[in-house]
Amino acid sequence: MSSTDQPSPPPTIRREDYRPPAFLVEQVDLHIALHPTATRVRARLALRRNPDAAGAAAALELDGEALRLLSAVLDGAPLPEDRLGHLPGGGLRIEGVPDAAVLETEVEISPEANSELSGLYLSGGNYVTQCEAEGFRRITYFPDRPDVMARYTTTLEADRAACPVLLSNGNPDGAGELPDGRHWARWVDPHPKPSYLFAVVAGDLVAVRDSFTTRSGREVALAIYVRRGDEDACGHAMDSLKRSMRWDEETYGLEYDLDVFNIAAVSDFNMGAMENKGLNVFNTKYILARPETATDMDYEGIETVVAHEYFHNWTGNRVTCRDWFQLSLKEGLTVFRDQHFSADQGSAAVKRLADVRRLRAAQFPEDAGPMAHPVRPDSYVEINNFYTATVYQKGAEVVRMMRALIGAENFRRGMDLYIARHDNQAVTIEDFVRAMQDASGTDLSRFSRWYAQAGTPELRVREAFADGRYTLTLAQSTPPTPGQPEKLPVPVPVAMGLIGPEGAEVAEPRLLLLEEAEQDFVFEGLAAKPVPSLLRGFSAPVKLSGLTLEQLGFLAAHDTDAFVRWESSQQYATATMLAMVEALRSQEPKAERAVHASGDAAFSGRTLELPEGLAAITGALLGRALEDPAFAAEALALPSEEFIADQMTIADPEAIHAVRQFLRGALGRRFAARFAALHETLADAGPYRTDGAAIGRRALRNAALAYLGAAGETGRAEAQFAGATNMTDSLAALRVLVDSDSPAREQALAAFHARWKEEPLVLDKWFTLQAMSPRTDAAAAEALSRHPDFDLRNPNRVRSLVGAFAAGNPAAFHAASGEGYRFLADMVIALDAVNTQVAARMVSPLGHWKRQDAARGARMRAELERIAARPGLSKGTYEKVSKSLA
Ligand code: 0A1
Ligand code: ZN
Repeated sequence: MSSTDQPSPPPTIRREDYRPPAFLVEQVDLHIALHPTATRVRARLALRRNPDAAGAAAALELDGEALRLLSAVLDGAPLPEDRLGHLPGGGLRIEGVPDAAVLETEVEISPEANSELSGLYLSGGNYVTQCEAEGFRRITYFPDRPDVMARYTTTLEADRAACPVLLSNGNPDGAGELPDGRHWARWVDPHPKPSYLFAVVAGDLVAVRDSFTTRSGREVALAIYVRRGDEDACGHAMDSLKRSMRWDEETYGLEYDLDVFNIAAVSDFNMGAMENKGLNVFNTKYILARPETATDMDYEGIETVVAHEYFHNWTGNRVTCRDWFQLSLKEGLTVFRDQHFSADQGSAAVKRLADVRRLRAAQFPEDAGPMAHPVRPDSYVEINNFYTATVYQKGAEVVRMMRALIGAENFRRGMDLYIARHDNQAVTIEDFVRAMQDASGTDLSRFSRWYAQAGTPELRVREAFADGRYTLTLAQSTPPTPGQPEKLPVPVPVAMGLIGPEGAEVAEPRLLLLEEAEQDFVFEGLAAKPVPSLLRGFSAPVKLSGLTLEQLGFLAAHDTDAFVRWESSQQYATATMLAMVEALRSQEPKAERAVHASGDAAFSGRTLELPEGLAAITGALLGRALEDPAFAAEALALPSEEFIADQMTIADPEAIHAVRQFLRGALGRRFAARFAALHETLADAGPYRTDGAAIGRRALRNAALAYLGAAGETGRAEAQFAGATNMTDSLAALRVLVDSDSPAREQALAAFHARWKEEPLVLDKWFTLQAMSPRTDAAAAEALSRHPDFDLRNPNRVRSLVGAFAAGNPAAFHAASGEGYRFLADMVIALDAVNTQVAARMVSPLGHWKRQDAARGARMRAELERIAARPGLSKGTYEKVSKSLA
């Protein structure tokens, strides 16, 4: 406390302050006696002074948090209290430690009291750990930083009846009985690892088993541990795991390196999953799937996340991060790898659209908001706030661009070199770029700006055509972001082609490299002015502008590149919707506007009309829809309200909502017969399948159902809901009903709840559907937060209601009354006392107040200030709130 009695703000950690640790840990032997409220952890650390660290006499620093120290013994002698310096945050500092020493500590912790879900906690009565990023310090005293890599043995001890299963990292190394109904099991992990990859899972779980033989002949025993009764829901996850293992061998020559690979699925988890060495821990959402309970999107999510965690075994575990500023070294690269894997499993084009849609929905807004940061951040207050779309998704885009620049073969050589050089090391993003540079002979120093600069680059196109000579001028600029007012040009790979007036390619497709602020690219010998098809496959994460509506319409119909066809139809719809929003705003005096969710053409006496150009594009898409149903479903979806808002300097959530609802209804009416025909044609006759083709057919069929619903035709949805035999169709139908004023709405919601009340993952969907419905206002969302099935301690449930409402129901969240903001702030405050990581994540939507009008902006700020004023706020929530207010 300072003299004014204000608590001092939590410290900022800076990348430039990195110093190697004074001591390394060669060996860790843990003995953990599990107990719900009094778990005992004995740790024996074999320490060695780090030859690479400055200061030959520096003290040993151990992190620690929420630990009760019972004893500390150095080289056999108990350490008296006066030799233990206490660090802020709960750590210990020990002076005068010899260059080689053994430290033994014993601590007591309470898993039951751990609602933070970091460290050792209980989920459904089972013990589980989460150590990334800084959870290991909540288990024992340790230099809890990723550049300390050690070999671990773990002995677990627990009541046999309560905990028949005892799992940790590495290979099993013995088990046995103990007095009083207790038993033990020992695990040895031969690979050195950072503490964030440590894991324990113990409890009454059952294993689904399989095996995998690596290409060099190692037999790996695979197991997925789940709650009894969920054994039948692991098939897709297991299949995804085996395909991932094979793919990494075939694509990168990377084999698995232990005798066992275990996965455990738990219901209470802060994130999607965790790549602990040999013992991945998953949110059940990314393991369990049955046709009746999981949607096609869930199936796809499982495949992706299982692959992602498995791929971390090499990119993250064998080669890890020196410090947390390097997080994208493992995350960007591993997302790139899982995207590539999923693309190889089915339609690469459709997978790319989905990835780009997600990037734009989550990362572009982040890059334009108060939390904007480079892929390799320069500073943080709470590292958990930097598990972001920028570090993950934009990080993956940067790796993808690097591969495009140096070529697939050089990239593979670069990966080999990276792993050969750095196996069992904790390294930096620079080390990765250097490996790619050395393997390819390409200078990547300028390219590294992509890691250092925040903000989404904006590309502008100009054209000139005369005497068969076409000049394409590309200009780039990156807007200022917090702490980075000036930006340098970045190398932008632009995959492109030229389309002639008849719709044919009239030049060899090329990869242009825009390196300067502005460059001309000249094409000779053309018979007529072509239309440029740019950023094919979304070759760079940038915003492109400068094409006319006419050109976009042309590309949507004729481009040979599926991505650009989709993109052009989306850009066309975006431009159209923005014009309609402007028209609506200029028609009406703001104060009197009352827009209702029905999306009817008339509100406040105003009318909207369906633009014929958009109708024509939709008609053309429908005409070819059955050629590629998955693609058609993506292309038929109008850009989201959030995406439209992001294109405006000052958004108008009500007008955007009105326009989008109107268009959905108007298109639904215009093409009612074709949507109805599609819905009938695509009805699945055969057995339920989850291959890309089947998923695509259901996606298109349900897109048709949604358009019909928007047009007021809910009869089909009622019938589909009543007869659905899989969750994809059931949920699609329920969504139509929930968004409608059909009398069947309440009954359907009640029936769904009654049927699935024992299935937490399905109940999450029930909350989410309502949270995202335009018919749910803040008061209704608040009422749902008082539902007996709502639970602030379960992150999935919090995300399913609070996260879905704030991020997926813009009209209600931004209600002019400010009630949406108040609801979110209330939830953040309540959550911060339970789970600070989840609380801090929920703050983001309030940060985008600069995009809202003055009245809304003031209300958003007021809520941020209300949160900031709470005594005892966590440092994570403090960081998000204070940066959002800046
Ligand atoms: N490394 C994991 C993500 C993860 C990060 C933090 C966690 O707890 C706070 C949990 C998981 C991944 O990329 O999958
Ligand atoms: Zn990851």
